[in-house]
Amino acid sequence: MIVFATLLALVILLPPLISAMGFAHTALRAYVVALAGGYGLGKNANAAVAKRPVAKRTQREEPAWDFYLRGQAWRDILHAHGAGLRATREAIAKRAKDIHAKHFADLSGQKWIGAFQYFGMALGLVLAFCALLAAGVGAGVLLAVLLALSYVALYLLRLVDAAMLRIRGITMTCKTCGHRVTEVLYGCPGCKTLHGDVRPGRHGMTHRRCNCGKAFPSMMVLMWFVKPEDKPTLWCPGHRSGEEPHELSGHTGETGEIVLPVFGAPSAGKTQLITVLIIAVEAMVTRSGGEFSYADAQSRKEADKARSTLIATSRTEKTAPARQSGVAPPACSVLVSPRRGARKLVHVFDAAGEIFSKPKEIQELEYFRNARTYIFVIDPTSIKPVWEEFDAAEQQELDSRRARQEPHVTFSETVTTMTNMGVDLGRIRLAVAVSKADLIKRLLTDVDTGDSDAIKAWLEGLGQGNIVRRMGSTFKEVTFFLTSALTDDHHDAHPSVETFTEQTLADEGLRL
Ligand SMILES: Nc1nc2c(ncn2[C@@H]2O[C@H](COP(=O)(O)OP(=O)(O)OP(=O)(O)O)[C@@H](O)[C@H]2O)c(=O)[nH]1
Ligand SMILES: [Mg+2]
Ligand SMILES: [Zn+2]
Ligand SMILES: [Zn+2]
Repeated sequence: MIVFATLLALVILLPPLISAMGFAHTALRAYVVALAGGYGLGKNANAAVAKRPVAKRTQREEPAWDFYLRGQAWRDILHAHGAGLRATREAIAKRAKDIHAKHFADLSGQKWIGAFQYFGMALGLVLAFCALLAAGVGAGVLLAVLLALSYVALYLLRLVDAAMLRIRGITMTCKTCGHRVTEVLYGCPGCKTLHGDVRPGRHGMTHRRCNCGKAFPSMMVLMWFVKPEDKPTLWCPGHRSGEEPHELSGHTGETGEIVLPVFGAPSAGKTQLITVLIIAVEAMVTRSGGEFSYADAQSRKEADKARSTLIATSRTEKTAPARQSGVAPPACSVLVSPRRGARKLVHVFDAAGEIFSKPKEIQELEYFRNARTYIFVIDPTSIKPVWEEFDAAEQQELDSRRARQEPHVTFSETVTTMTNMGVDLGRIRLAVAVSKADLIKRLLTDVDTGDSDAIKAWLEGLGQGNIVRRMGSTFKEVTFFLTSALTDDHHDAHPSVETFTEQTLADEGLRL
């Protein structure tokens, strides 16, 4: 009896089961072929077209192709599975139509066979659905794991990048506005389009692909290894609206930096000292077998100009107070690779002396925040007892080239403003350059001009005790120098400036 019932059930169930498996196969096949096509495989490849990036950076979008897992993967999945579903739906409709035509519409058709076949089709769909579900869950899990891994990798990469910069003590200062740049803009090495937030993320892990097709590294660390022509240019985002963006000096982000703000009264001798300082750096590095170069074309141009003016007229031009991109002109930036020790990018920031008596303008000098050493220039002929040592004829000759303001004016304003801005001057070194030493030789006969303490005592004897004391109590360390910012017949820097330069940079860890 049981045997008979089983046999009967088999006879009844077998045909729909066979038909079900056949249909499941047809449906799955339709789905998979369409899916492959949706991913761009097979005869009917019609992969989704990747979303083209915007041509120019906006608040929300970057001109870069999406990183596959984070953008295109989802579009591809929707596109391909959509195609699969459509293909399956067509297969179902076709099969239903066939069954209807053969067994129901046709008068000679056997309706009960048709019913069996409909039943088989439904069963087949259930089978196909189960198979797809299993595959789908598998694929979903795989994708989720990949995505999770990519997130882990992404944060690890960001961490490594930041850690490497920190370990090597690398900071990035904009030579134009003096800001410490943390969110650099990258200029594509192919088409120069600017990119923002380049860190590993939505647009790629280690590299990003620009709208134009060119790929470049998204990490500072990798920048050290790419060829110059594949290197993106770096830009500061801090420019005012309507103004040209600020390009960062070459090798920014690859080497340690030294930021040297120079301050002092109008005509104190800042610009001339800087001009000779650059000459001294170049001469000393090359002499000892190291390498010197300008970090950008603008620095070279300005330094060359100042140098030829100095050689031709034995003076430098007055620094213009206001410029387009801020109250001070861009820094003179040079790259110094000493024979021993790490290469450094040195930014020397000059500004017109008038600025240093106006707190509002001093506040704009962002570079003071990023420096570990300040250079303060004192014109000795602005100190009354010194000035009175000159006779009337000498005074007349010197008058147009000397600082009128006594040193304490710019010193107090600058120090007070910095303190108010929250700059901790207690961790900053001060190099005091008493300029124009060549003009006051006869007053220095009793002074050891190479000794900081002797110069300090000499200044105190000239009624400068107050400011000298304030220097000592404000800054971490104060060193005094007497400088003659002159060049000799070979256009070499005066030894006093070489000494000043050598010591000031050595304190910053750069041995020339
Ligand atoms: N003899 C001599 N003259 C100097 C020296 N340093 C500067 N001068 C002269 O002093 C005058 C002012 O020098 P600058 O370097 O232009 O002064 P500054 O501090 O840059 O002045 P501002 O740009 O107005 O803030 C110029 O005529 C220079 O030639 C020096 O060491 N010796
Ligand atoms: Mg100047
Ligand atoms: Zn800037
Ligand atoms: Zn590009």
